[in-house]
Formats: sequence, structure tokens, C-alpha cells
Amino acid sequence: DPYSSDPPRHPALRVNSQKPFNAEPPSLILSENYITPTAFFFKRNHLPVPKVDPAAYRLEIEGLPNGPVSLSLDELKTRFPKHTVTATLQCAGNRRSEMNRVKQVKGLDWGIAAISNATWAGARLRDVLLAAGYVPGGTVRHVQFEGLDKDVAGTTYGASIPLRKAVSEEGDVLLAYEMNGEELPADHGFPVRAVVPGTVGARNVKWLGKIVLSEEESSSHWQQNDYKGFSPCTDWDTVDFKSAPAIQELPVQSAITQPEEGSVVDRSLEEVTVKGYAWSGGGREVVRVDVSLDGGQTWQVAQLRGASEEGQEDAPSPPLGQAWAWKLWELTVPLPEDAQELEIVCKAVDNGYNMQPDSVAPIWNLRGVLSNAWHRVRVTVSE
Ligand code: MTE
Ligand code: MO
Repeated sequence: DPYSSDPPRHPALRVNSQKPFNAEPPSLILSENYITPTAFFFKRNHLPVPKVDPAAYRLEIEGLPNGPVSLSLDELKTRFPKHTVTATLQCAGNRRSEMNRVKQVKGLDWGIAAISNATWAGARLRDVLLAAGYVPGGTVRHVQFEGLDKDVAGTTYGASIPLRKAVSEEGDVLLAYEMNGEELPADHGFPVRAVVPGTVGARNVKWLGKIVLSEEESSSHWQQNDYKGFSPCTDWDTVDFKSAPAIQELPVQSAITQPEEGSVVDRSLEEVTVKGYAWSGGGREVVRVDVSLDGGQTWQVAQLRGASEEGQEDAPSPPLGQAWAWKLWELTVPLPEDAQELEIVCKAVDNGYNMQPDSVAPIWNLRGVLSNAWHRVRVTVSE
């Protein structure tokens, strides 16, 4: 069993698939912790977790003008300044289950918690590439990442990001060896993973073994024939994966973590507190979350809680275009007097005034990715 050496996991995770291991935390955990505790951070593996000996580990870098470069873990840690970034990671398939309810899609049936927030530390990819001899101005367009995890045929996980993101001073792309102040855990890519803030989870390659600078995107299945968006009219007979770009930045997103779908709200409390998360890709900052208790007819503005409100007092508000971390939000509202049921809805707005679509059907796609419609939760009010 290639999965026999997978690490132990927290029993409270909601497991989507055991082999490979895919799991999300109970969604309440997300809004209770600005930084998601590592044990509860969602886990998305396509393959068995590789066992990597840190002493023997090498990071190979290819496609450089002066030939390949190979770095040990120690060199990565000592030759480059350690840079720390708090960034939210979201799987392209987060909230896929809502698409499945409209019409069946292919993929893991994620709820709303295939998203988590962590503080990552490592070398900046930019620093490493420049030290390795990369010079701007050539024909390189993409930076490919190869994982050390392999399928039975020996194919490794791979993905790529645009060169521009990889070498940008403001891009904050990390070769991370720490997560939440500790060594990167096995499930999250020990000993080194790419952290590409603002970019879909799939490009944040774990157990990073090789970096290739190239004119081409990664040729991997996950770059070419997966993680792309399509029209609702596209089905598996007509889909042409070449016709759509690989997902990189993700669209604006938010969801309600509390109260939970189907729960009962106590009328005698006379008010209800609604909580959730909101985030947008590409470093765009969430500037507002609107909440409705009546299915979207009337709205109120929730209170946003960024890093500084969440106990990280020294965290300045992020520079424009570098809002990598989510905002938690909450709103306490009086219960409407005669309501027996509430349809609670949330929608977020980012600093580009991008907003979430109001329903799922118009954004339905066969792979169930980019599911970011207004999130709706139905609850009953007890007498
Ligand atoms: N990297 C490797 N090597 N293998 C993988 O299966 N999964 C990707 C990405 N990096 C994956 C990978 C996907 S699809 C996601 S959403 C994120 O890792 C999940 O990261 P996490 O498990 O740390 O939450
Ligand atoms: Mo993912």
C-alpha cells in the first residue's frame, strides 16, 4: 500500500477521500481562528505523501542561463533571508458540493472548508532564482514546479505559475519550509513547498523537488487537463481543455460558517450572530461583506476582521495588491419577529469591486471549480 506511510491526521477532519488523503475541517473551526491551526488546515493530496529525508533533500533548478543549480535544505535556509507571509490557500474545488446539487460534476465533494489561512516562512522564490543566475529579459515565461510525490507509473505532481508572479518583488512567492512557526508538516509538503499567495491551491506545489524555468507552462495533467473553467454548456463530450486558460488567481469568495445549514436558532435570544470568511485572489483585498437574513431581499454590512483585529496587532493593513490573507467577518442582527425560517446569505466585494454571482447554475462547470456564488444557509427559528 503506497499510502501506508502517510502521516496521522486529526480525527475531527471531514474526510473526503482516504487514499489519497483529502479532508476539510468542520467549518466552524475556520471562523474561530484567524490562523487555521495546522492540524485543521484542509488537506488535498493527489498521491501518497512522499517520505523525504531532509539531509538528502535537494532542490533542483533548471532552465537557467548558466546551467542547473541544486540546493540543499540547509542552503535554502541559510543562504537566503527568511521571509514570512500570511496567506490563505483555497482549492479550486472549494464549495464544489453546491455545484453538484445543480447538476453532477466530477471531483471531490468539498463543502465550504477547502480553504484555510496560515503563516508561511521560507526563502523568496525571487531571491533564489536571482542567486541561481536567472536574468530578466529572456524568453522564459513560466516557472514550473515538480513535486516528489509520484503515482504508480512514476509521474510526479506538477504545476506552473507565470514568470511575472514568480520573480515579482511584490508577488511574495515563497519556497516555504515553515508553517505557523513550525517545520512544514508531511501533509503540507515537508520539507519545502511553493507558496504562491493569491493563487489557486493547485499551483502551491508541495514536496517541491524541481523548479524549471521555461517558455512553456507545466505539461502536467493538472496544468493542462484539469483546473480550468468552462461554460455551463460544456460537457465531457465537447470539452477542449486547450481552449481555456489554467486557473491562477481565484475570484472573490465568501461563506457562512455559523450558523450551520439546518441548525435551529433560539428565538428567545432575540438575535442571531452570523460568521464567516471572505477572501479574493490576486492580492485583491475584501472591502465589504453583505449579509441577508431573507434570501437576499434586504442586506446589512458585516464587520470585517483582518489580521490586526485578530490578535496580530502589529500586522499593518496590507499594501495594495498584497492582501493575501482572508478576512473573517461577523454580524449580530435582531431576529425578524415572525420568521420561522431564515435564509441567511452572504456575498463579498473586493477592492476591484468584483462581486460574487447570486446563483450557482450560471457558473456551473463540469469540473465543479470556481464555485463562488452567494453562500446560502437555511435555518429554523425555534418557538
Ligand atoms: N503538491 C503536490 N506535490 N501534490 C499535490 O497533490 N495538491 C495541490 C497543492 N499542491 C498537491 C500539491 C492542491 S490541488 C491543493 S488545493 C493544495 O496543494 C493543497 O494544499 P494543502 O494540502 O497544504 O492544503
Ligand atoms: Mo486543489
